Amino acid sequence: MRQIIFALILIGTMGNSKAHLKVSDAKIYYIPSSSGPAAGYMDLKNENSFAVSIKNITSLQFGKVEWHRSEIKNGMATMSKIEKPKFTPNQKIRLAPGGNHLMLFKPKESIDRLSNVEITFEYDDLKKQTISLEIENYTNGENNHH
Ligand SMILES: [Cu+2]
Repeated sequence: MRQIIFALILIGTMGNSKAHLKVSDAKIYYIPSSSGPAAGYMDLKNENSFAVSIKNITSLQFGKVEWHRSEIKNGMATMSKIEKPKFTPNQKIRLAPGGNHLMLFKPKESIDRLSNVEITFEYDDLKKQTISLEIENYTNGENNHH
């Protein structure tokens, strides 16, 4: 039985290494001791030969996570929620201030003492991928233009 469980864990891990999206430079900006939203940034690449779309994003540390896109429309900065971000084969999307970003609402506890936050992407085919974001706090508001 133990071997079977071990084998299942191995398969699970292998499944993970063939994760749908390749992630790099994942980080979160937040204001210490704030209960306001934090912003998440990263580079994502779909290295598959098939399209991938994210159905749902969750985090154990936040009540709600959304994918947003900031744009300037008629001279006004606007932000809209993207319901199902989609990646065509080999497409790269960079989440960075001023463009696509994740918005993490309602921190469930103070994240001041943590060094990482984990979020989980759930894809259209129900596969999941957990991503660790390194926490970078900002106090001067310099990076506030997500
Ligand atoms: Cu936003």
